[in-house]
Amino acid sequence: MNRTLMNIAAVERETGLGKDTLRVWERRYGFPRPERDQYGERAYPLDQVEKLRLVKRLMGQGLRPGRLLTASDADLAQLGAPVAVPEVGAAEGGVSATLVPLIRQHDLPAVSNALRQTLHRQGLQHFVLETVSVLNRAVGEAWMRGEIEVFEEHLYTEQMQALLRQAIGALPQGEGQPRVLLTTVPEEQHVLGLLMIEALLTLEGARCISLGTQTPLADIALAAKAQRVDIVALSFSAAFPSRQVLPLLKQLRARLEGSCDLWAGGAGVERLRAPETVRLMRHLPDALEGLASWRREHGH
Ligand code: B12
Repeated sequence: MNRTLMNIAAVERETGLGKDTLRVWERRYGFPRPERDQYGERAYPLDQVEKLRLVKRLMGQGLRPGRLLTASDADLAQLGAPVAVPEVGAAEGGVSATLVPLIRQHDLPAVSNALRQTLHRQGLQHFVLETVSVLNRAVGEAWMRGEIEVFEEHLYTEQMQALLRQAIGALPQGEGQPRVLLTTVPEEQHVLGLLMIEALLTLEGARCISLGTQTPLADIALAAKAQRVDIVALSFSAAFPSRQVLPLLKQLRARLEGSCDLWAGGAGVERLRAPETVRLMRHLPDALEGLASWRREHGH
């Protein structure tokens, strides 16, 4: 029986796993087990390609390839089974119940209108504190369930980013103290945490300077000096390798002036213990507390 086989280039395209990765796994874990075609080239049966796609998706959820590739098919199917995640906000019938379907329909004007209407109905602070987090989770879990693709996550982020930027831009510029530099370290692409913090702090009259995402440590220190900032605030998502966070913060701390505070927040700092010289903040309101204590300490 002539079985459909895929060559390694096609498998790379299909799964998003690099050729080198496929060869290393074959050697290290004994999977995949490609056959050879008449030229001696690797040829992958479709059932193995399906398994590789599943492994790739589960790696995206933070599972390690070693564990996945040595798991039995039954265990892997169990891991890959759609997670019964309750529809976030569905009970409330809130915007999140409608958002994901709109994103999947790629109805961007409707997505933008739904977000804009909710923002104006709730006001910026409430929208950021109560709604954006819920929407982020709804989009993240729809991705995890395989209901939306990575590009659709980008679509959502671009809509939310444009909306928050516009709302922040419309805010009255406050007294300008403290001056807060916002960014992420290289390899951390998630920008929404920064925008949520910028909105909250600007509403309270702080002067925020955002460098966007992925700024090398040396440049963060240079920018902090050039902009005479009082605080550097970083965001780490759950996707960022947590074992890298504290060493990076330590390096940055050493490069910053003693008078400049260093804050780090996001799900990526959740399980970390704060070194004395860095303030770790898991939740958005922590930034407002941080602001109040900074002002107390600096007589503002
Ligand atoms: C949009 C999005 C993306 C977009 C980002 C686009 C952009 N330019 O921002 C794209 C598509 C690029 C993306 C990529 C990836 N993503 Co993503 N992403 C998301 C999503 C849906 C939304 C928002 C987000 O940015 N959250 C991150 C921040 C805002 O949320 P948070 O860390 O919980 O922080 C909260 C508070 O701590 C506070 N906060 C945040 N920062 C700070 C800082 C301070 C100082 C303070 C006080 C507070 C604070 O604000 C938030 C309020 O809720 C989340 C889902 C979710 N639940 O958040 C997934 C999510 C974070 N991504 C995830 C993953 C796995 C990835 C990828 C590895 C997927 C892949 N294999 O490609 C890559 C990694 C890219 C990288 N190197 O950074 C996972 C992480 C899970 C895990 N344990 O690893 C999540 C949780 C989705 C999921 N449910 O699985 N992603």
